[in-house]
Amino acid sequence: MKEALRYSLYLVMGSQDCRGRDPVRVLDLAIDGGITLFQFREKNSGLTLRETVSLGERLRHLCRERNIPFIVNDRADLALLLDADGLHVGQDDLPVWEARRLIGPHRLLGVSAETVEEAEQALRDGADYLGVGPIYATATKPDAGKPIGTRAIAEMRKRLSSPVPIVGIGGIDVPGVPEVIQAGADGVAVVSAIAGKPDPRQAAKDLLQAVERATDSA
Ligand code: TZP
Ligand code: MG
Repeated sequence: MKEALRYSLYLVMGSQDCRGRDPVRVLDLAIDGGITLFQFREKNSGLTLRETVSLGERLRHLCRERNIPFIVNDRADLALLLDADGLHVGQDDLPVWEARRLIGPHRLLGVSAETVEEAEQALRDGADYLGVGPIYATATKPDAGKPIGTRAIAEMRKRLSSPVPIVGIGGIDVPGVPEVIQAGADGVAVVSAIAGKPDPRQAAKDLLQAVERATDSA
């Protein structure tokens, strides 16, 4: 699962992001539009843990059917229960090396990092890819902190010794894509730019096209 993964367009989503629509339908449309990875991030939605597991099972099933890597946010127990392809943790979640220990060597481990130092530590502790942000202002994650812009991505590209995959996250929609890719990201991770749109399929299509264009000219 780790080999040859494409990080171009990473959809991060839970039921709270779908404007009352069925998240399975939203994900299905986003896959039609060309997303290359999916992260199940159920946050403050009011679902019980049991309901979260049940929704996760449906989303996981769809990803398996459509050959899209399925990553779980924050919770190693849920990742294992759903036989996810990976887990994503932030700086306030499970320590990275503990997360790695729990999910084993084969599942993907993503870590959120804002600085080169956090990125270096994450890589030492077993991260496979980095999520860097919030790049721009975002209303989706109220505790995301101030936007950091694309400089952190460029710094990581310059100073990290390994060519680790990096995705930018936070406030990214089509107009922001070129700057993120030019700074050295492999792709963009988005919530509202797909899940919050009336037409998630078209939104994903437009974003993927923007990433591919920017990648070609980077
Ligand atoms: N982590 C950093 S910013 C963010 C997360 C999960 C939210 C991104 O949401 P949006 O709607 O793409 O700005
Ligand atoms: Mg987290």
